[in-house]
Amino acid sequence: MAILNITPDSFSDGGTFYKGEPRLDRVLKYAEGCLSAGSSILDVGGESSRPGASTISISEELDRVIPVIEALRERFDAVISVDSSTPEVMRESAAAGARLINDVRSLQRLGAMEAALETGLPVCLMHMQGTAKTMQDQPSYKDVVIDVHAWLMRRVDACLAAGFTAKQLVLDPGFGFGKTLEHNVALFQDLAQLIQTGYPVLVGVSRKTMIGEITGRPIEQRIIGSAMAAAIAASHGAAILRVHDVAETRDAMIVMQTLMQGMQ
Ligand code: 9MG
Repeated sequence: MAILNITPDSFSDGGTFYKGEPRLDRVLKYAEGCLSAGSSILDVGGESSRPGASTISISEELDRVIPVIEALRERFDAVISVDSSTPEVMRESAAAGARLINDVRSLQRLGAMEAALETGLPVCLMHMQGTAKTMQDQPSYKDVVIDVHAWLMRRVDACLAAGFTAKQLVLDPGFGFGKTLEHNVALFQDLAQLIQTGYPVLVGVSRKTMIGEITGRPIEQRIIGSAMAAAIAASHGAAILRVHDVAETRDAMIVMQTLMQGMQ
């Protein structure tokens, strides 16, 4: 899953694809590169979820993502995912051609559950402690692995009760969303157990603070660390890797796969 942030303020690529309006020429060129490097999903988001980010209006979010989804749909035969927690954006994105909803708030915004259900699309349910503004203030858990796992299962139960089928659900422990490095590492080591629930698991660690904390590198130097982490997640059985650097991640994955499993 390639990340396409149509925002002025995302932590890594803010402003690249948006400057007062979506920069469609850049988006299409970048998406083409991601797809030819091996990505099969394009994740389009209009609202930054970095720690401390503020929310934007519904109309602003729509103005950012809908023209991009339409342009991608017209040009490429890829799965387009919309990274949104907003009911109106989910509905309009589905109508514009999105085929997956990636909600970092796990359908907890007012009306989100109903809107996502109406679209009939699969949904990624991500764990976050607190809100995007406050989540890194003082994250705390009794036992991060047990707490996050139980929280995700409660969201699964809520979705199933609302009318989703199990086949529509993807789970994500939400690396960096209300977690310290220790929390993130413990959750990463528990990935295989989360995968054993039978739900596909999405992992997003690309260029995040946890990679910076492990390597001591600033954002622009976290590509190798991120690709390595993604490859390890894939080796544990993660179904979807949300990444900025598709070609590098693909290389890390196929080298790890070939050397660990031998020539197939
Ligand atoms: C939007 N977004 C930013 N980080 C993410 C992550 O780790 N997972 C998912 N599902 N979405 C994310």
